[in-house]
Amino acid sequence: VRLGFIALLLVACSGGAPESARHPDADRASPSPTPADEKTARPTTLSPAAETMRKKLAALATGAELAFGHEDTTAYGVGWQGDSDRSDVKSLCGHHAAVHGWDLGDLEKSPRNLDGVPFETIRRLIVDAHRRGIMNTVSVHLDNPVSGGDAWDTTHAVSALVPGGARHSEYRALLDRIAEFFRSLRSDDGTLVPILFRPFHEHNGNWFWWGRAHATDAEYVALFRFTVSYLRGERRLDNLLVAFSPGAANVETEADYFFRYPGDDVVDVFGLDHYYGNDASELVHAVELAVTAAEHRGKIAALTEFGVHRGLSNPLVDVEHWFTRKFLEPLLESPKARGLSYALAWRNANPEHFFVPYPGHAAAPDFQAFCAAPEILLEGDIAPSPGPKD
Ligand code: BMA
Repeated sequence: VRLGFIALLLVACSGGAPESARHPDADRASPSPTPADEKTARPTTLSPAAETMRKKLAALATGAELAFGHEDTTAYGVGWQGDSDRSDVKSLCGHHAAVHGWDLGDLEKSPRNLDGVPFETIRRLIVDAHRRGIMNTVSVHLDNPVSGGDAWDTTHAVSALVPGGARHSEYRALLDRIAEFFRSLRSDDGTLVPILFRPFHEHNGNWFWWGRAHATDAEYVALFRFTVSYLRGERRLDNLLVAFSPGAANVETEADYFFRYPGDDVVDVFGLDHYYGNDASELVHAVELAVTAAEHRGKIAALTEFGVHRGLSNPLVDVEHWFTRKFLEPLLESPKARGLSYALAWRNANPEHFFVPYPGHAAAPDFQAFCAAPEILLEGDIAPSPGPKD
């Protein structure tokens, strides 16, 4: 199955992707260097590397294969930090995850992100992962620019940041820092490393300052659209794919999925974030909606974050069988849900906060069985590696 997937991928990347998966902007001319406009996020031609990444994701969405992702995976795990070529996924399954997630929170004020990872390390690990054929995705738990509090400080802010808002120029300056980071991600040939950027996630919940209760529909859409058009347009970052990622707990209908949807021209990946216990039915239902919507609009569905509610230390959850019985099997039982491209588990911070087992943990054998499932793709399954894996 894995070899079959690579064959499919080669076809997709050589231009054989189904019409429905084509990027709507792929055939258009390069944008002109005029200022970004919040009303018309200008179409941007993706760089060849970003287009290849989009095709890889689109190919993953066409079969039952699911690329496995993990946040901060090579930066640290439970009981270690900063080791060379290490991840808890590799320690258990022999290979790193196929998608690596990172977060740029605190970039504007610190050399380390909000979880203590130096941005220099993130940069190095992203470039290294790309060299190995791994895909990288980046979220931002952005501090509240109005109050100076963290992402969970819900002081009213969105209306001040959008074009015309009182703090708009400060927000542009903040985006310039983010743009500078993205521009520093260079592959060996000097081109920009493609990134799946995932701004303002879980906006249909109330926990972040960009959440449901803290902005109007129009304000959130304006913030998202301005952010993408500024980075892709004015800052010329043609290496960015963009994911929209509502929380699945608030997605019961298609209309719920499209709550504050910013528009086809600024979204490539239809994501979902979801954490749950022993019952996967809510997950499967929301995934079916996202996959269906993605198919209709020529987008790619992904589980942009998932895991056991409160992590694998949750005593109320059957964690010893969770990855196989509570996650993979329910998804595979749904023909629709098989249209997911990747699923990314959250970070392994410490024994109280981790989402992938580590060696010696009671859930490790189940996770190894999960990795060994023919549908689950790790590093090396999604693209030929340049050299030996170890
Ligand atoms: C959350 C938790 C926090 C972390 C944040 C950003 O879900 O893991 O500890 O700071 O994500 O990574």
